[in-house]
Amino acid sequence: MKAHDGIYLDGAWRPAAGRDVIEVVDPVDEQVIGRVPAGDAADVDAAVRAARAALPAWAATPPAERAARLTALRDVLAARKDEIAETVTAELGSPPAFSQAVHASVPIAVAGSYAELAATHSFEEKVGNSVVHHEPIGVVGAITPWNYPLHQIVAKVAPALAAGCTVVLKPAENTPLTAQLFAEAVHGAGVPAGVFNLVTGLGPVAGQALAEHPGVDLVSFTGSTAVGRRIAATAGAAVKKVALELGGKSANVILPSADLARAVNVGVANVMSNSGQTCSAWTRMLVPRERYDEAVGLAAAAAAKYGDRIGPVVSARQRERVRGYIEKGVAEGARLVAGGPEAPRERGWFVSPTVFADVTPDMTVAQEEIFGPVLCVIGYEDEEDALRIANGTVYGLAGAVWAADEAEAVAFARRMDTGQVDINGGRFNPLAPFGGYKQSGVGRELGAHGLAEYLQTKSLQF
Ligand code: TXE
Repeated sequence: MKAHDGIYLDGAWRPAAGRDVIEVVDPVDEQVIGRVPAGDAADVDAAVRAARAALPAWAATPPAERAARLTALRDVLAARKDEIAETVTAELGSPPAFSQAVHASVPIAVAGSYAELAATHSFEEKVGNSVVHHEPIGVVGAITPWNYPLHQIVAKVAPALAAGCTVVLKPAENTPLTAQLFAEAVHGAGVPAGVFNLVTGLGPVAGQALAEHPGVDLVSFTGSTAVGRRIAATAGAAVKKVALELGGKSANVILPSADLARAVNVGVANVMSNSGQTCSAWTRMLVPRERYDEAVGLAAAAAAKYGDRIGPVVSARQRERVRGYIEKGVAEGARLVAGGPEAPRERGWFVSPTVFADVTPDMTVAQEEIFGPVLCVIGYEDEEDALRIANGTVYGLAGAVWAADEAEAVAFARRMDTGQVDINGGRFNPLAPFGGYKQSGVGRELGAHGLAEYLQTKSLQF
């Protein structure tokens, strides 16, 4: 795979100060496919300086011109769609069709949505005798994970650029090649030097340096709750804004009136998608007690059909983490009805599509984010019980409700402590705000709400 041996700084690829190198490994065959620099604190400092120097001119650039650059970015990404899909498949291990349909297509749609929003958003509004200006917050430090490598980047960088902010991106160490391709696209779109900078590197080194840098006005982070908490504490001490998109343990609530087979099948597909490495995945399936056995049978059959069709998880470490959770589920008394902890292949970081029955809401597998292809089926007595279980974790990122009548599902969704709910399956909407209640995060991504994260307001009184 093509890899740059430098960092993208102030409009060009330049040698990194950090001497270490990150090896990028294909999760399917465990072969090294590329090497990128492990940037250090000096690289982060240089990138933040470049972003700060570029800020006044970019912030003063008319929104229509910023929109034109974002349209160009969308077009470059669209023209390189196949390459994006191939790169994500190479470093994440996702099946090629999924990489095309999701990993490449979704970020192109999101970049397009911000091209439009940059052109149409009201950056000034009249409120009584005042005019309120919505101004860029400044230099953004974006720290992204590997699970949707390009989407996570575009969901932060596109609204930041639309708002008039400048950016330093520290992508996940597992998937830096997609980030390099993105930097090429930004360059190709004619975004001025310094407005976007890329420092590949390790989380505790480059990531931490970026989160702690006094020249960064907003840290936007997506990843584990542990790191998010730390970033929030650092930012809090510096009275700095953060946007955090953390874990989830979403409930898929199948109400008694729902079409059970459809709800179970779509629910299993949702969890197995991307090998379970989706923060919003509906990892807890809540079914009425009187139809529990039927639901478990359907879920086991659906999971078995996935067999070899899902990709591996991203790394050996991630596979061990997921297998550890599966073993813990068994130890705590949950019943395996599909999959299990054994590696299904000799090579590659694969985990079998796994379904647990007889899960109680307090078990570890029902409380903690597993981030692998593991579904827990939980029975409930009545709607109040279902609601208590659905709301009974520290997370609140997403969820789903199924019912014969949409209004019934909506009434239940209104009582869920979560940031997004799919009604009878739902469909991805790049304009709908996405983000967490409770410990799933702070702030929203996507659409106008995502843009607002990167703006601060000033009132002029007349
Ligand atoms: O996350 P990390 P990991 C969850 C999921 C997964 C677990 C661990 O449950 O099993 O987190 O994944 C950077 N200062 N999610 O270990 O470490 C790191 O380099 C600053 C949920 O991969 O949080 C990477 O760029 N940055 C999730 C990013 O943080 C640091 C997506 C995420 O890595 C840092 C991914 C530090 N001290 C994992 N340490 C979601 N919400 O979608 C690491 N990083």
